[in-house]
Amino acid sequence: MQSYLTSGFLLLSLILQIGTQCDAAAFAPGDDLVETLQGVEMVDSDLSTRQNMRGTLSVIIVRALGLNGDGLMKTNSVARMWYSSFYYQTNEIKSDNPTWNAVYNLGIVETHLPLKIEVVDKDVGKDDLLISCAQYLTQGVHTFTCSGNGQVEVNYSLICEPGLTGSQCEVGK
Ligand SMILES: [Ca+2]
Ligand SMILES: [Ca+2]
Repeated sequence: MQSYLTSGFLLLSLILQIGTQCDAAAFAPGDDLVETLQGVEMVDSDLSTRQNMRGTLSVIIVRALGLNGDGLMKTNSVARMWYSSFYYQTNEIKSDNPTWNAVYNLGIVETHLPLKIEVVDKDVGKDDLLISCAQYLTQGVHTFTCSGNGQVEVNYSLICEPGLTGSQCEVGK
């Protein structure tokens, strides 16, 4: 909330600054300012819609298949996920076909953000990035697969907050 207020304030400051920089002689009285202020109101209503898009999110990083991070040696497999300010990493499994079944309960989140997934092979020095993808969420229980060097299977559950529905919990009942 604080950041929205701050960015709204900065935007308004910017508009006022631009306004004062306009050549007074060429400035049609009132017109531009009214249009600009209507623009600010539209931005504000977009933000409040997003704040209402909320649900409870759980993510399971299930497994990966066919990884090849170390040639003939087995991959030191680790999966990572990011959502909003959340970040989690699985334990390391020495396998080209690791099963993690790592469950992450994020609690109530805003629903309009992408879930980012990566699978890496841990190495001494620089790790090998094997798979990287991002997926937008929809209400319900879903499984998706990301491909790269091998495949990773991810399962998630998104339950809209009471009174919200729609694919991203964007509609009031
Ligand atoms: Ca490697
Ligand atoms: Ca390795």
